[in-house]
Amino acid sequence: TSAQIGVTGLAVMGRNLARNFARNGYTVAVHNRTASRTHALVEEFGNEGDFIAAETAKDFVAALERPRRLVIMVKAGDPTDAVIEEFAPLLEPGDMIIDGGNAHFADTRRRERELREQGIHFVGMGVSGGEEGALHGPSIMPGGPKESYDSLGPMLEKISAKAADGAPCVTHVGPDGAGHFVKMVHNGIEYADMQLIGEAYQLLRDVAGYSPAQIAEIFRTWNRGRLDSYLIEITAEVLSHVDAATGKPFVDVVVDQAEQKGTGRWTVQIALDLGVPVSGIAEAVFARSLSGHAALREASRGLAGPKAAPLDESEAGAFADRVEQALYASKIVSYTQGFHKIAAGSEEYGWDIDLGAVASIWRGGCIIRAAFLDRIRAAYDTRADLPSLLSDDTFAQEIAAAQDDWREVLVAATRQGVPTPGFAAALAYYDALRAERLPAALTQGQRDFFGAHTYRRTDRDGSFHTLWGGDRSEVSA
Ligand code: NBP
Repeated sequence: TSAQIGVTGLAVMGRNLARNFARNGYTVAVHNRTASRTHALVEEFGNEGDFIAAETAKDFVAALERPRRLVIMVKAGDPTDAVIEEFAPLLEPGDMIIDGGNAHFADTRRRERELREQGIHFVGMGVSGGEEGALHGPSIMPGGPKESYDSLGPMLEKISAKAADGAPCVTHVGPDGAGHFVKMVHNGIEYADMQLIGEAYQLLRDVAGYSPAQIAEIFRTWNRGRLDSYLIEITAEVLSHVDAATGKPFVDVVVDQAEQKGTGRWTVQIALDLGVPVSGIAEAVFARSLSGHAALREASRGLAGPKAAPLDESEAGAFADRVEQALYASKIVSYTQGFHKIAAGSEEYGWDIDLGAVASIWRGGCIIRAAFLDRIRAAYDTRADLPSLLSDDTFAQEIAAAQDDWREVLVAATRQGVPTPGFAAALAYYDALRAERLPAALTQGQRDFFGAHTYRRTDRDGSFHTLWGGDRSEVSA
């Protein structure tokens, strides 16, 4: 017998993905640099389906039916290149290498180009959902040549998560690096979502005076409404957890320095290159960096803060409702920015990404899965060329209804000195987009003054320069 698919790289992700394929009836060839992992997998889970354990690269390739489908699930970066270099010479034109790691999309573009010369189809495939998702159904974002999706797609559709309406959470995102690009933005949005939830928590705690257990209950209530999402659900779980050793809320015994692996940072770096304002994601990445500067924070602890008192108990409930509005409005903005980023990447690289389809495959399996994504998909269904999610009537009306509370929450945060960079950046973005006039006109004047950078006028075509050092008359540039 031969295997319909092979997985090399059997750490948590690869192992669970291989089991997922096997549980869905596929014969799966498995391979790992260190063979003990391969044998451990077959020993422990061999009863779940048909596995072919391969010790060598040659045996692994020989076990695959043609065209071969070879999934790589190793550490992103150099290890991925090393594995490609090992396997590519053993493959034939028409075979597929599928990289399910968290590769940078620029690496994926390079690898796709190099392997194309050899006739090998390289599929950069974003996978979200962590190890549980890999086993029970992740959200899958494959890029690469469309024709490889014809053969690979049905298998991915089987192992992927299913949305509430039964639709598989996988689609051919676009050519070359499109899948990994979209996975990167997914992670950026995940950072922003987590930051916004963190700010909501801090406000409920410091301004409204609720305990972690009470806040967990508030999040459970929110999770039954429009904020229904995996991240809100697990937030309630984390907040209600009590540390066994001390009896204190778990959240109070964890060091408050957040870590990151890099996809959030990439999202911001690439957004700077593309000129797309993803301020919410940037604030989330910076908030994690700031939290890690222990010495700087220690040195700053004595700085003056406001003297405002917490809310009266009778006002706390109403305040919590306002925080829900602020969180929801900020979330709309952060998805608006994320989808703008995908649209800009699609434009820059000619990917022709269907934004509604992206929203659709994020409805299940992935970390940002949420009822909310159904509404984003609906917005793009109604109008595929929507300039921004904020231009959708439903979202615009919801923000209109939320904005007074959103502003009030930021007033309270400012008055009490609770840092809310995510809420504030979202509101600033919203207000800047709505503004009739921006101070960018003044910026242009300054640039023209010190650097003769010229400016355009509102009333005439062309570029102009004012002779600032002379008689201040205007000349055509
Ligand atoms: P790791 O990212 O920890 O990678 C470990 C695997 O890489 C092992 O199989 C290891 O083989 C192999 N490997 C390394 Br390291 N260097 C190698 C080399 N030079 N040649 C061959 N194999 C090499 O595993 P993971 O956490 O399962 O993640 C796998 C991929 O999936 C990563 O790219 C990750 O970013 C991505 N991802 C992870 C998650 C998650 O929640 N963990 C979610 C989504 C995507 P060995 O056993 O011989 O050391």
